[in-house]
Amino acid sequence: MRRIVVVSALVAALMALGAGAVFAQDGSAGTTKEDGVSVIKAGNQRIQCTGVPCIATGNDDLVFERIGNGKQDRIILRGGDDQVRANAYGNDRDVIRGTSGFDLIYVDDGDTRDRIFGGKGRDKCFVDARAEAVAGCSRIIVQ
Ligand SMILES: [Ca+2]
Ligand SMILES: [Ca+2]
Ligand SMILES: [Ca+2]
Repeated sequence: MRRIVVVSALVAALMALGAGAVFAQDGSAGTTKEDGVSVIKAGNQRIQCTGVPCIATGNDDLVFERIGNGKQDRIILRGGDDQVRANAYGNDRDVIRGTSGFDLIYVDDGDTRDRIFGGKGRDKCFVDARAEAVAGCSRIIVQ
């Protein structure tokens, strides 16, 4: 009789663990679903870069360079009208590659080491020096 009680307690514990696992799965599935929704949602998808390269989506992205000074970012755009903010942190060499679309690219972070390759499309580039706008900028604004 006592053994049965122990076994049922074990079963209850296992079920509790199982329920926890299911709950965790639900959590990750929810995240994926949210991601799917935000990918479908057009316009102003916010991307905080955490790695190199940092690749945007084909939507209208708002892309931020990695957090911290001295981090060389490589940001690759994939179409859409994007905005790249690589001007929050300096002492770095951020390389931005655009494609089609009307992009706003900011590398006016106080250093003159960044490089913009705007690609096709009409890009507006905010730089510390004209040398930072290597190609593809239809308008260059030296800050
Ligand atoms: Ca950077
Ligand atoms: Ca920067
Ligand atoms: Ca710069």
